[in-house]
Amino acid sequence: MAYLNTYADRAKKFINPSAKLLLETIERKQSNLCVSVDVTSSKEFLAIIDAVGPYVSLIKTHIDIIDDFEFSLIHRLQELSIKHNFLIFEDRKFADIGNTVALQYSSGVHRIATWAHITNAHPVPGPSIIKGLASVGLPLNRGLLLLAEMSTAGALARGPYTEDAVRMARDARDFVIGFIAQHRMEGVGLCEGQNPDEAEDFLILTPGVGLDATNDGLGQQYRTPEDAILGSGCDVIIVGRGIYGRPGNMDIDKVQRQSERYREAGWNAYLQRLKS
Ligand code: S5P
Repeated sequence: MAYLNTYADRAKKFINPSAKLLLETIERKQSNLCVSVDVTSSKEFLAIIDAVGPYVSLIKTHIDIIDDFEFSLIHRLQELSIKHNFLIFEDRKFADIGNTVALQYSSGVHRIATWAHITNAHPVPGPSIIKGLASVGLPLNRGLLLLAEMSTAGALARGPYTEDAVRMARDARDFVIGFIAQHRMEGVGLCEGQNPDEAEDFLILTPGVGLDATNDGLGQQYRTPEDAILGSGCDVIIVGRGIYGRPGNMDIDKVQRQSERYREAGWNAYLQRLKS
């Protein structure tokens, strides 16, 4: 994987502003860690983000699981994103026709496009889903990830489906900045022997990462940051429960220690990759 350049070099080549900013943030904070904050109370949500903020380049949300959601929560989230210098990724997994996803992205209670630098979509409806989301997101400098693979046992997103996702992304490189996937797909991004100035680049963000468990009993499968970054050529590790355990009675010092532990593991794997 030595052909994968540094995050800083890759930042210069992306045209999408959110991709550029994410790569610059990763380099500056020496963190390829994204924490997935899957809790239902806004108090706990903000407490986790404030604790892990110094160690992450990206915070991933499922904003629709917050029980006591009010739009002021988004303002608190944005304050924390400035305080700790991270980007925001709403894991909405859009999956409908272009017209519907454009409305889901721009409107409703959450108005995702107004605050999330990055969101994601299933490629299942075909290229029109990208067109619909881009009509809202591109004018706001947002970026989109396509779910090319999933981390769950028995996932249907594989083989030709994954290849088609890559084709769809290549046709919309101003808006599609990369993939949610388990590995860097063959030929995706800079390939050995290619001129770096001419090569395409895509980010690979990967969930299903854990240092202490191999599954969650509900289909989720975990591998280590080293497997993901060094072994599979992914760029960003997405970690949820590995960092905060079971929501409810959290030890916030432990959450902080765990996020530093994952940050270090992810960054060391990247440094090793640069040398390999
Ligand atoms: O294939 C996937 C795609 C995603 S975005 N597998 C996943 O687990 N995710 C998300 O990553 C999932 O929705 C959850 O928010 C997070 C993983 O959380 P963890 O607690 O299992 O680390």
